[in-house]
Amino acid sequence: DPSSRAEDTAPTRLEAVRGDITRQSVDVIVNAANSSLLGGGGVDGAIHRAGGPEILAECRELRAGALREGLPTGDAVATTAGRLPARWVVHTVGPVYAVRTDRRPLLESAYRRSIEVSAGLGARSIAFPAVSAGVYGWPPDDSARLAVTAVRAALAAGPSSVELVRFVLFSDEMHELFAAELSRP
Ligand code: AR6
Repeated sequence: DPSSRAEDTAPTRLEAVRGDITRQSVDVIVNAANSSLLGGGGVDGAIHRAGGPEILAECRELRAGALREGLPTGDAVATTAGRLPARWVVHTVGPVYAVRTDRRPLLESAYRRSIEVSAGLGARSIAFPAVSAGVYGWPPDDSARLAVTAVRAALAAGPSSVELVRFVLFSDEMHELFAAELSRP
């Protein structure tokens, strides 16, 4: 039917807001996790604190089953969102920034795989933090450019359930960088 076809091909809206990702009412919150999936600081710590023990319990189950070696850098996996307003948490692992090796493909992959996993769940809205831009040391300006480019490329791969991608940035500086990147054609 023509109306559902139009819906399938509607362009995904991209936006940047300053705020706390745990407070976002979206289908998917992306977690900047580490390969262990067993918690940490930054966004990861905030998500587990706000979401409660259910998320960690599901992460442990994944580690006992399909992800015995941990989640590889650049990949993504979904769990429940526990008490968060979101429906799912999609955990991804960005690379640690390195001066001497180009790890950009791994960071692009973290964004792409997060979108693929979210679309696989039928998610309509996704909130991303600036993956790798905290403890993992990615330079802020490159973080913004790469995130926006990678998300646009992943969405251009074909129609999906995803209608909204919201970057949620913790500082004014990061918010300005992401907003500037999104305002480029
Ligand atoms: N909402 C939105 N953004 C946040 C929040 C929040 N509640 N808290 C921090 N940020 P990081 P990474 C910003 O360090 O660099 C963990 O220990 C933060 O200011 O959370 O990928 C994991 O377990 C920064 O801009 O993630 C891993 O071991 C961005 O989110 C490791 O850190 C990402 O910072 C992953 O490091």
